[in-house]
Amino acid sequence: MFEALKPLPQDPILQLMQTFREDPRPDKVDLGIGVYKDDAGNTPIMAAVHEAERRLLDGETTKSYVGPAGSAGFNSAMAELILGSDSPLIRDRRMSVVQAPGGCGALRMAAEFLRRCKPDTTVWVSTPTWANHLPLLGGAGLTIREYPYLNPKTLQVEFAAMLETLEGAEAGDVVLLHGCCHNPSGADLSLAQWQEVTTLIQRKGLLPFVDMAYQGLGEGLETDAAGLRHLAGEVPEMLIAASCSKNFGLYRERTGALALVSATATITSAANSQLLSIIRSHYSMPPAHGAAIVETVLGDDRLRARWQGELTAMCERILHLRHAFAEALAPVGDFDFIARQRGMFSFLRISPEQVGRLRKEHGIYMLDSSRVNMAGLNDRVLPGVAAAIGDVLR
Ligand code: PLP
Ligand code: TYF
Repeated sequence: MFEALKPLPQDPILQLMQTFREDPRPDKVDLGIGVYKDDAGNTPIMAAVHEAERRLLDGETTKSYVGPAGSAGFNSAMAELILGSDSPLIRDRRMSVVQAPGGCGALRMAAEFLRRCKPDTTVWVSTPTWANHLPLLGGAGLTIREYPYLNPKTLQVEFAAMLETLEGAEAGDVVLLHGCCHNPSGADLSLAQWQEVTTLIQRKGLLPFVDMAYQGLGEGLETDAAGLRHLAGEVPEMLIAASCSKNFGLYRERTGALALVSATATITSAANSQLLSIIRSHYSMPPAHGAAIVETVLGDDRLRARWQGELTAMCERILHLRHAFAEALAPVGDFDFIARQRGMFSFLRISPEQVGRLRKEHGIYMLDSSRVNMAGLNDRVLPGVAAAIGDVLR
């Protein structure tokens, strides 16, 4: 039966990570896959995470099953992280949270849930969006349609076009929004624009679905969630897929959460029971370790403060690199947008051929789309990277 199967190409982002690892040049620069890197180019374990792991190792008494929802302590800590601890949605039990195997697991379980609600659900995604949104949501059988988001010339959000297209969506359609740090563009909605989208979503009876994979890495934990929180305060129903991969540096531990908001505690409880049955039919229960770390960090004042300090330093480092990179590229062209955008990613607006030359001639790796991971830069390599971009642009 298997002999008829054709080999498929890898995920291009993971493929690029592999190619980079195999490149023997000592001065190579990885601006490809979206993992945070420190000044030395490493992706270290955060100190607060390390300490939480040490405590878990000493204090853990069992590895027995937890259940499809994962840890209740993790789930309530995540609810507060996303919505703020004073959220009426939490108080009124209109929001439920389940632990998920990474943001990807949350996205997929949300898609399966949407299909259970309505088998012919349409999800509107931004052009462009994270490439994995297509298999994660489309693979569950949802119809994917696109709304204009990034103007490819100005690299700014084409907000009027976005609204105009969403005017054409039908009641019950789902709108996927990036909570902050839009991947791949770095172009986020302003709070005023979140408010306008919220109004449209309410008026048309659309269902908002927010992918929150970078909370704390744009401008800060609270600011990054401001748009999402406004939306959550206005609409009757909503889904949120959150990832702890970046802001806790837990990538391979596969730690995330799926939050569900409905109009009443009774509806939320019934909807959550459906979600749990979907989880049971996919992987039964999520992995425990990453969530136990997050629960430990967020549940201890001292560890939490330490984690927040580390996260702030990561966020500030990215902001610094954005400004330094835009400045270094100023003689080469108009790259001001890099300083205005947020999160790890921006496009350089150069051709795939120029991207190929950077890789081949200069050992500088970025996605073919010219998406760069800012965190892969540092003050030592930055002038050389800017010069190489100048070289391929000449
Ligand atoms: N959503 C976006 C936009 C992402 O960039 C990522 C990536 O890392 C995720 C979701 C999910 O990540 P993970 O499954 O590693 O938590
Ligand atoms: O966009 C990125 O680079 C990150 C990391 O299959 C990532 O979101 C990339 C590919 C993938 C999973 C995570």
